[in-house]
Order: sequence, then C-alpha cells, then structure tokens
Amino acid sequence: MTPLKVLVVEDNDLIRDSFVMALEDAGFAVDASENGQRALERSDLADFGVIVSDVAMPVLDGLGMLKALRDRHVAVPVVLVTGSQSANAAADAARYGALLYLTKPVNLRTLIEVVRHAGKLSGGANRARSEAPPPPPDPAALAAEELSARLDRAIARLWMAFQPIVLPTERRVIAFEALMRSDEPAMARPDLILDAAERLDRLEDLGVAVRARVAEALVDLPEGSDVFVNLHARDLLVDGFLSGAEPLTAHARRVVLEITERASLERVVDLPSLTNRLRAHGYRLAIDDLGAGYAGLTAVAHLRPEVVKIDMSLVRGLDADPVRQELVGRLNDACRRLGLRVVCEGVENAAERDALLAMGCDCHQGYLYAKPTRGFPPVAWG
Ligand code: G
Ligand code: MN
Repeated sequence: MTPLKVLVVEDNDLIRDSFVMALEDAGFAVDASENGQRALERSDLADFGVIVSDVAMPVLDGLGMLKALRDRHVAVPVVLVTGSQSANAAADAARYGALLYLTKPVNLRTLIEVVRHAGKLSGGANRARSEAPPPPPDPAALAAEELSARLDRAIARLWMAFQPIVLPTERRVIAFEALMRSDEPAMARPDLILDAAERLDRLEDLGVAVRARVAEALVDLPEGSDVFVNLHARDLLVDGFLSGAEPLTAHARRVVLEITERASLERVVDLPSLTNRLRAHGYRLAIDDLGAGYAGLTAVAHLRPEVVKIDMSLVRGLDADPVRQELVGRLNDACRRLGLRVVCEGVENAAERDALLAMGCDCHQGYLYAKPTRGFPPVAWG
C-alpha cells in the first residue's frame, strides 16, 4: 500500500520538524511548507491526502489557506493546530470545513492518530474538483449519492427514544436520555445514521434535526425530570448553538449535554469560554461513556462536567468481577468528591444493580429499569 501523503504547514522550524519526523516515523509520506501561501503555490498540492496546518503564520495564515482551498473546491481534510484560543477562529474553521482542531502543545501521538483518521476520511486522495473535468460516474460516487438520499430519508423520519436515569433506592426518575432513532428501514440503527452523516460531512444537519425533535418532545417531559442529549463535537461549533436559534436553549436548565470521545474536546478551541457560555444559558455538561474508547479521565479535567456516565463495559458483570468493582468504586468515589453526579450505564440485572448500590453508586440507567422507547417509558423497579 502506498503511504498517505501528508503536508505540514507551519512557520516555526522546530515544531515543523517535530511534526514531520513524528509523522514520517508513523509511516506517512510527509512534506512541509512554511506558510499558507507557500502551500497554495505548490504544484503537487492536489496529491496530499491530509494537510496539517498551523493557524497563526506570516503571509497567509491557516484559516486564509483553508478558505482558499475551499474556494478552489479542494476537499482535502485539514487539521488545524492553534496556539491562540479564539472562539471566532473555531467558528471560521468549522465553516470552512476544518476537520479537526488541535491546541498547542500538541501531543505527537494524538497528531498521528488524528492524521490517520483524517486519511481514512479522504480515502488517501485529494479531490480537486474545480479544474478537473467532472469525473465519470463511478460506483463509489453513486454510493455516496444513494447514501445521501438515505440520510435525507432517515432525517425526515427521525424520532427520539427516551430511557430513564434513576435513583433506585428512592424509586425516583431524575432524567431521561434522548436517543436517536429513525423509521427509515435502511437506517434503523443510530450508528448507521451517524456514520452516514460523518462520511457525508452532514453532522450539522443531523444535530439540528435531533435537537429539534428533542425540543418538541420536551413538552411531555415528566415534571421534575431533566433530559440528557448526546452531542457531537461539531455541534458545539455551530453558530446557532449558543444563540436564540437553538431550540434547546429555551429549556437549557433541564438539559444535560452528553459529550463523548476525546477528539470532540480537542476540536474545540477555548473550551473554557465555550462551556462558560453554555452554563450561562443554564446547560449542564456530562462526559459520556467514561472508561470506554477515548473517553478518559482527562475529559473530566478538561470539561469539568456536572455529570459523568460510567460506560456499560465497566458495569457489565461487575458483581462477579473484583477488577471492575475496584475501578468503578474508585471512579465513583473520586467523582463524588469532586461534587459530580455519577450515572452507571447499562445496568441489565439485579446482581449488577445490587453490587453498584453496595459500592455507593446510586444512579443507574439500563435495560433492567427500562429500554429506550418512544415517549417516556415507565420504570420497572423490580
Ligand atoms: O453511548 P451512549 O451511552 O449514549 O449509548 C447508549 C446506548 O446504550 C443506547 O443505544 C441504548 O439503547 C443502549 N443501552 C441502554 N441501556 C442498555 C443496557 O442496559 N444494555 C445494553 N446492552 N445497552 C443499553
Ligand atoms: Mn449517551
């Protein structure tokens, strides 16, 4: 397999060299330019599968370069690296389709991971469309069109299932998590919808539709309970999200925004100011799936959430597993000392429930109590 070609655009020699070396060591074919203008002048620009670019550079900065690329309809994934913290830059970057935002100092392992991910999205090839004649219809392109039509249908037939989050000892429902579902048969599973939206770069459309459906359902949200809404990284950067245009904002005091995956947070520049603004509206924040995949402890340090949700992979079979007990117990203790609410996800049977309660984990979600369904399902207290 030919290695993915990566262009590093960075004016600082030391940083540029360290990026180039790390990416070369990871097996990429790497070249470098010292600012955005130099990068745009390259005759081989169309050959790169991923561009990693600094934001602040002399002559032409990263956002200027990104805008010029998009004006030329060059769709190569761009990973921006910034030292300065500016929410406007983040919004601009999102508008011009930057794939990801990393803040300095950049962890080189993270950089490699992000470039690898970006390379998968580009298919390793730059798609320069403006100068080139229209490509012949190939099967992959037709598949994209079909996928897009399916996603349209899935969004048109989108609805929200709700699953209770409970305090079993008090037999009290404190909230419902909203989970995306669709009646489009080709996209019955939420991961298929998310996957399509991500591949087609239409996460924003999907997020807007989801939050509109949640806002509609809130009319019937039982008294005294809140709603947990899953959010994708990019949703935070949408212009309207913090403005009156966001339908959830009117209900923000009853809304907990669940955020997952590490890249979500790294994409967002000036996270503290963003989360402050969200909180000023009344939103609370949760780290979803803690302990799974990328949702690590640093997410708690970064986001300072009000709620953490312990992933069901740590809950499964915990009653018979001293390692899971130790991990969940310690996590629960640490989070509670920080004043956070801890929700244990995916509680499926009475043995798991009782073991959790014995460890002081009092807030549960899972099939044992109710499966996600249309409307707000009743709880089986057992
Ligand atoms: O990533 P997140 O935690 O938002 O995912 C929630 C998903 O977990 C939903 O799709 C929901 O249907 C599923 N789920 C909820 N409770 C349980 C459970 O007890 N067991 C299993 N296996 N899945 C669950
Ligand atoms: Mn969730």
